[in-house]
Amino acid sequence: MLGVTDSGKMVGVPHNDLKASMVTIKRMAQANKAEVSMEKEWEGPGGHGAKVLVQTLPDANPWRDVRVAFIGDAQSGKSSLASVLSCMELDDGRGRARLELFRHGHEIRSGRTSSIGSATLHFSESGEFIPPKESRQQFNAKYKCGPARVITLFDLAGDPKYYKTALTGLMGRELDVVVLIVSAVTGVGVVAQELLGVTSALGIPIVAAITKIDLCSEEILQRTIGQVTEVAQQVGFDEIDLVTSMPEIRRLVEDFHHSRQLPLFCTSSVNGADIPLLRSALTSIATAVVDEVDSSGCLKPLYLQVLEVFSVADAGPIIGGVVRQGSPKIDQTFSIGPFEDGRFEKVVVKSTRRDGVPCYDVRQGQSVTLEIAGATVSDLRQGMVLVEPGYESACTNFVATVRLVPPAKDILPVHALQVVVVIGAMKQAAILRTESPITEQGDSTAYFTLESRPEHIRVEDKVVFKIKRGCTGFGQVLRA
Ligand SMILES: Nc1nc2c(ncn2[C@@H]2O[C@H](COP(=O)(O)OP(=O)(O)OP(=O)(O)O)[C@@H](O)[C@H]2O)c(=O)[nH]1
Ligand SMILES: [Mg+2]
Repeated sequence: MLGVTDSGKMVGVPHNDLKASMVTIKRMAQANKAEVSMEKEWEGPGGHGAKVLVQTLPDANPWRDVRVAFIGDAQSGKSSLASVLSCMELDDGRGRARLELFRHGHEIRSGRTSSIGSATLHFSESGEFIPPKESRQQFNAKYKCGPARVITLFDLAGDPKYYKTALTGLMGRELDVVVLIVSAVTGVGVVAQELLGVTSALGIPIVAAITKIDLCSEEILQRTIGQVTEVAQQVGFDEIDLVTSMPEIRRLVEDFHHSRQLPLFCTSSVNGADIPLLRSALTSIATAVVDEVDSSGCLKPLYLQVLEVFSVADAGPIIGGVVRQGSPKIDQTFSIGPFEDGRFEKVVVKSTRRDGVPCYDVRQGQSVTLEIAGATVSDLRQGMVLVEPGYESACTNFVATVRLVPPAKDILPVHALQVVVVIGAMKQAAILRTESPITEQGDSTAYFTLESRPEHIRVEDKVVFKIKRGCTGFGQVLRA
């Protein structure tokens, strides 16, 4: 309590003294890895007083997060499966389970994902699964610095109308695994094929799951397995590897990164068939890819691309993203941008959270939210970056090597194509110029001009561009 006498009288002190005391408390807290928040401010005969909460913050735990995305055609069962895997409750076949993942009213009304939904699976340091229904309070008390391992399942849209949003979901999240979801009844459509082509071009490991097997005969299931085999071959797999029992998972995980076979599960979100098997496989794959954070990466200058921006009462803007490099700490100053005119603004980190739990610092590879001061929520947007001062850059023109991803076919050379370009979480219209045909082989050079505003683009950034329906290209930045 500030402004209270030794005998407990709430007298208050002049406003400037209160401010100076707060500065001292913050400095002491910072030196002791603690967070300070003003709980209550009041006025007394002698001026102002305050109740201040000082909390010790846990160190960031050393594990990096694992991120898995679900791709597939519209209504193939992605949201339902992501929900059933994380919430442990089965679907009713009429869209009950997916409600857990929807973020907008119109998604609930239409039953279609239009944004990027997410669900999380939590594990303790020893790999123990933490039940989803445990209350936040019990959870925080038990696991003081939050769960040690977090697997986030991103549920992407399958409707062609939201294809570009699905692309940003694939691009901006440093994914460890992508799961191709196929409805046993309707098989593989164009969106699934295109997103699979992009995933493969991005070099992200792939797993496939046929779902809704409760709705089809053995004959139809075999036909769908045949279709999955064909599209798997289109992106370079030799064949599929049907996984049907727990002992097979160990072998699957050992071979995962070198295997030329696409692991395939046959599941149902309604009768629960092979749901524990798929959950176990994702957990085992995740545990295998979850290394300790590379500490040399934490020492590098901060690079975080903003995936979401929001505000909460009595706090500055909150930005969410994956720490690509570095380790932001409370009270450090960084630059955020670019704004419409290419400018960056200096901002100060006020608090750092990982999976909603406050931490003293957060590290490379972790999904985080940061409260910042020095910018307004309405000026911030997805695709901006938070970087160390001195590393600000913005451009509207860049050069990249480009190729088409399957199932698109070679296209003729054209002088100027209107495309939508996606780099990480940034997405905007651009003009693409090329002198030679864009093919699947990937040796064309393309010159991109962004149409709306400058962006922070780095050499070697991966680029995905949509040319028209059924035709998507992939590239890598050569010059920016
Ligand atoms: N019978 C049965 N129905 C299922 C199963 N999985 C999902 N469904 C139903 O299929 C419908 C579509 O499921 P969603 O999970 O919304 O499909 P989606 O792939 O997320 O669709 P988009 O968001 O449009 O891409 C819903 O009515 C679900 O209840 C399943 O395994 N069996
Ligand atoms: Mg959905």
